[in-house]
Amino acid sequence: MAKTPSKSSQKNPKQTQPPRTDMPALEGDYLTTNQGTRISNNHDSLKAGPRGPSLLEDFVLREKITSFDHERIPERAVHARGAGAFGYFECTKDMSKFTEAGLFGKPGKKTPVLVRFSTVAGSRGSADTARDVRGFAVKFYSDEGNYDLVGNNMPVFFIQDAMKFPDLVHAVKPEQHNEIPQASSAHDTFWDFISLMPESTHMIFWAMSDRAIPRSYRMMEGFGVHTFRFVNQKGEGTFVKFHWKPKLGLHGLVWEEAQMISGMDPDFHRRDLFENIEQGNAPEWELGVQLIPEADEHKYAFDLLDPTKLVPEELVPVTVIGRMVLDRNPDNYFSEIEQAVFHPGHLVPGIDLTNDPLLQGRLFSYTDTQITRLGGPNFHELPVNRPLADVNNHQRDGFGRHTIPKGRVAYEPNSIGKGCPFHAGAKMKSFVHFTERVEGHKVRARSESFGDHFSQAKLFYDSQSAPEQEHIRKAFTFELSKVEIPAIRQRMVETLMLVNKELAGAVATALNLKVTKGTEQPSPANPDNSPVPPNRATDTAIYDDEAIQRPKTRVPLPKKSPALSMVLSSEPSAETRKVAFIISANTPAGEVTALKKAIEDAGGAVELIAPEVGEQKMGGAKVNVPKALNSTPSVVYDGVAVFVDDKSFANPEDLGHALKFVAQSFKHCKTVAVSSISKKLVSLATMGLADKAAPGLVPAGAKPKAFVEALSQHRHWERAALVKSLPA
Ligand code: HDE
Repeated sequence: MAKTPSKSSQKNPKQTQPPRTDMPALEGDYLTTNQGTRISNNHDSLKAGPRGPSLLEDFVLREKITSFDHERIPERAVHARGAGAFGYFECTKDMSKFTEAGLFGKPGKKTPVLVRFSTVAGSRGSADTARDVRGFAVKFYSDEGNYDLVGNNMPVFFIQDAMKFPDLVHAVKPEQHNEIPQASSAHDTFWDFISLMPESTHMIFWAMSDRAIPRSYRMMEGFGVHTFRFVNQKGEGTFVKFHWKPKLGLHGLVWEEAQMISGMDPDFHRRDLFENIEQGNAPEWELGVQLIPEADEHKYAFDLLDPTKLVPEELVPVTVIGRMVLDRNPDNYFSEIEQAVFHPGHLVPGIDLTNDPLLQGRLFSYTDTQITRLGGPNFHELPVNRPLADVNNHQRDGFGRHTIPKGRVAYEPNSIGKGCPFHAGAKMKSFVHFTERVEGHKVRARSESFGDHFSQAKLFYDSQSAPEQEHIRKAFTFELSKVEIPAIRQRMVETLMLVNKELAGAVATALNLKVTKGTEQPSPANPDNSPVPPNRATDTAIYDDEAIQRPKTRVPLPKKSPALSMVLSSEPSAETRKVAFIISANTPAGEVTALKKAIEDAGGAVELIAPEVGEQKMGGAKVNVPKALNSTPSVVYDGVAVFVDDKSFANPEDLGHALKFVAQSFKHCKTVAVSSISKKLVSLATMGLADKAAPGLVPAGAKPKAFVEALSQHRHWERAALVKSLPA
């Protein structure tokens, strides 16, 4: 029988998990209509005779089809494609000196969370592995109300002011005349905009780096991006920057691999998150903060309010204050992920805003967009959005209202309701805004302190390891070679000149362009006589407010910041890495068993792949094979062990699949193990390149430990130079 819905949908002080559903699950014995009337036949519509016309009076059919017709809701204007999971945040450091927020107050205190990861540009059905920024939105269901940290996997943003957001999004979305390309920034309008917006230079370097093609959501950092404020019980403020650091380290895909996955497993990241949580590999992040005293607001060479700048960890170290574990998949993606609402203005006492002009604009946008997306102002009543804390106010009615307020009173002050609910005074843990003194001229302008657009881009590029720099160069070349208008390509190369001349030169050569000098305010080059757009730098009104007392000497940027590099800041680990074992009837079973054990002991996982799925013989053993060679690409694995030879396959097509699998794995710098029978096949697949020793190539007879060590390196980028000529 169906469960009875809980009586009160608002107040549930004993609840410690976010509400999962307000409706009984489909556990009843009989199908019913939405009115609870039992349905006798769910296969046939009501007709005048078995071959006659359908009747309009068929309320069962009409109700079912009406419901279906309205199943889709508008997708998010940005971040439409995403995946989410539930879990908890555990405070590990008492931060009450800086913030009165209860969730950061006591080591051991656990707060339930929902996280939604997303891409930005693509629509809801687009592929997970597009080159893009990833959203990293966390909802803390805290005792003091819901707190949302709606961040990204990159610590800076493309623009400095909310005014430019619709332009940025229109530029990156599919072009309006033909709605092409889907989920890709490699097209003219995006680069036209970027090349005319020098403030985007820092972020575009992040977007061209491997951060934009993560191996897994579980292997990316998250950032609050803006500078926020902690406020303690005395009302004292401290600037704060938020960082999520993944336990599994930071890892990216190879660009070619990412493109292939887009076709072969467009749900790659969602699947990876879902499967790992199901298998008990709950992903985990540390939450770190950079704290900056109010008195140091103007101490640095950049402005803390400028969202195109980060605070290097060399200047302000990251202090870890908690950990987050995601251990529960949603029961229903639509109800719990699609309908989830995140908002940078969902704040709790102790966490406050700053005057970052991008953040300020966001505060308006996130409520406004939900009204269209979720059909009215009552989205906070949907189970996934409902706070665990009590909700008491006089807001009433509107589309989709669930709460049934009782009594006569819907106003304050009142005497009929005995004055309830009352204002919560400052001592009652109510939200009191940080009393920041603000004065200034009313100007539509930007602060002069937002003016340096290149130093941090240079810091980012200079801090990368050599393979990461090469990936950035290749990404610029790839994206710009898809741009059709030469003037746009030229302008972008000029911008690159302002960051790194060698990089600009290499990209220019690859695009058959000439490099010009690169000046602080470049005017657009115009090699093909296209109309010259207005000078990009003079469009923004700069206003130097002399009332702001900035110290004459300010702390400069470090020359390098290793924390900005994924390679330099990650420890080797084989945990949760997925390895393909290609097997057949003549596979040496003993070798398989030994390697499988070593991988699993290190926390990795093995999947058997053979020409056919199902139970079959492998050497002397009987095994169950979950994946078939013809439908399983190499790109969804971290490494491969080849337990077949060129005579293993009855069907030559399977030999072709195996050769392709090995060639791609080798080309994408993955760990490849050769077994006692596969030397010839691996040699054929790699055009002889694997005949000699190569990084990450584990020869026949090597100890299983050698494979595990190689696998924990993630990729063997040193191999890239060797495999250039291999076809994909
Ligand atoms: Fe968002 N953003 N954004 N954004 N954003 C949305 O809100 C917006 C910005 C971010 O998983 C929308 O509910 C404006 C920065 C994430 O549901 C929308 C501006 C950062 C998500 C919106 C920004 C973000 C969104 C679309 C500039 C990183 C997905 C649907 C002023 C700090 C949250 C929605 C989820 C979603 C507006 C800039 C992160 C339209 C106007 C900077 C992670 O309201």
